[in-house]
Amino acid sequence: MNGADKIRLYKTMLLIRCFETKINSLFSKGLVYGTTHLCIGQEASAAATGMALRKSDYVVGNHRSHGHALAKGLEPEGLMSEMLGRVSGYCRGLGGSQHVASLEHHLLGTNGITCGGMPTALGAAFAQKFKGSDDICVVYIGDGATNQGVFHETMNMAALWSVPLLIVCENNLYAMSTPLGSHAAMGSNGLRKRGEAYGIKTVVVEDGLDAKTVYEAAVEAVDYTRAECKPYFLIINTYRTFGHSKSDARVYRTKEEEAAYKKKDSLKRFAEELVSDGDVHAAELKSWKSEIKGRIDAVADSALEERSLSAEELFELAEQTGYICNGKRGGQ
Ligand SMILES: Cc1ncc(C[n+]2csc(CCOP(=O)(O)OP(=O)(O)O)c2C)c(N)n1
Repeated sequence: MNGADKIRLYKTMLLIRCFETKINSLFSKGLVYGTTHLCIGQEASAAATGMALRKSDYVVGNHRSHGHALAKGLEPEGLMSEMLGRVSGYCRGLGGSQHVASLEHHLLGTNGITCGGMPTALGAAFAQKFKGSDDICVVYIGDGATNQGVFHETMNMAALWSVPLLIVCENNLYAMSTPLGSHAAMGSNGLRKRGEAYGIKTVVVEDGLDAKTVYEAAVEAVDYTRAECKPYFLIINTYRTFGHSKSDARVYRTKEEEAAYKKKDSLKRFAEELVSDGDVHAAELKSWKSEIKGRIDAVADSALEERSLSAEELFELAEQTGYICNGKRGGQ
C-alpha cells in the first residue's frame, strides 16, 4: 500500500468511528428512532473492503452497516438525516439505520433480517453477469448469519451460476449473545468449511483488526471475483467494541476479553504505524480527528434542525408506490 492509500484508509476508518460515536450519543438522548447496531471496533473491515471496490460495484448490507455505507461513498449528511428520520435522508427518513439504500451509490439496501440481503446480492451479481458487465456485488453478513437457511441456498446458487458475488463475513465472535465457538448455535465451528463446502474460494483474515492486512485481502478478493466471475467467501475476524445493539449489558463476555481487544484497537494501531512509518506526523493525525469530529457534530446539528415527512406526504408516497390503492392498503 502506498502512503496515500494508507491515509485514505485511515481517514475512512476515522470517519466511521466518529459517525458511530455520535450516533451512540444521540441514541442515549433518545434522538435515534428504533434500535441501532454500532460497528465500532470493526471499522477496518468496512473501510478496507469499501476502498477495494469501484464506484460502479454493488453493495448489500446487513443490520450493522453504517460503516459499509460510508465506505461505499454515502455522505454522512444524508446518512445522519436518514438515521434521525429526517426528509433529506437517503430514503427520506423512512428507512433508518437498518433499511437505508442509495441507488446512486449502488447500495441496494441494508437489511434488518439476519442474512436477508444475500438473495438480493445474488440477484445483483447475476444481473452483472447477464449484462456482460464486470462489476461485482458485495454482501456483508455476520458469523451468526451463516446459520440461516438462506445463507446456504445463496451459496449454492452462487456457486452453481458462477456469479461475481463477494460474501464478506464479519466474524465478531458473537451473534447477539451467542458465542461462535460455543456449539450453541453452530453444529460445527467451521466458517471456512461453510464456504469450501460449496466449492467457493474461501479466505480467512485472521487479524481483521490490522487495517492494511484487511485491505490487501479485500483487493485480492475483489480482483478474483471480478476477473473470474465467481463467488468468493472472505471471512474477516474482528470484534465489536460495544454490545450487539443498544440494550445489551454484554454479560456473555468477560471484561478481560474486552480489555484485550481494546488494546488491539484497529484505529489506534494504524495511527501508531502511520507515524512510525513516517507517513504522517502525530500533529496531523490530531488535526484530522478534530476536523472529522467537528464535521460530524455539525452534520448532526443540522440534521436535528430538519423536519420529518408530514402525514400528507406519507400518504402521497404510499399512493405513488401502490401501497395504498383506492384508499385500501396493498394486498387487501
Ligand atoms: C431472521 C432473523 N432472525 C433473528 C433476528 C434477530 N437478530 C438480529 S441481529 C442477530 C444476530 C446476528 O448476528 P451476526 O450475523 O453474527 O451479526 P452481528 O450482529 O454479530 O454483526 C439476530 C439473531 C433477525 N433480525 N432476523
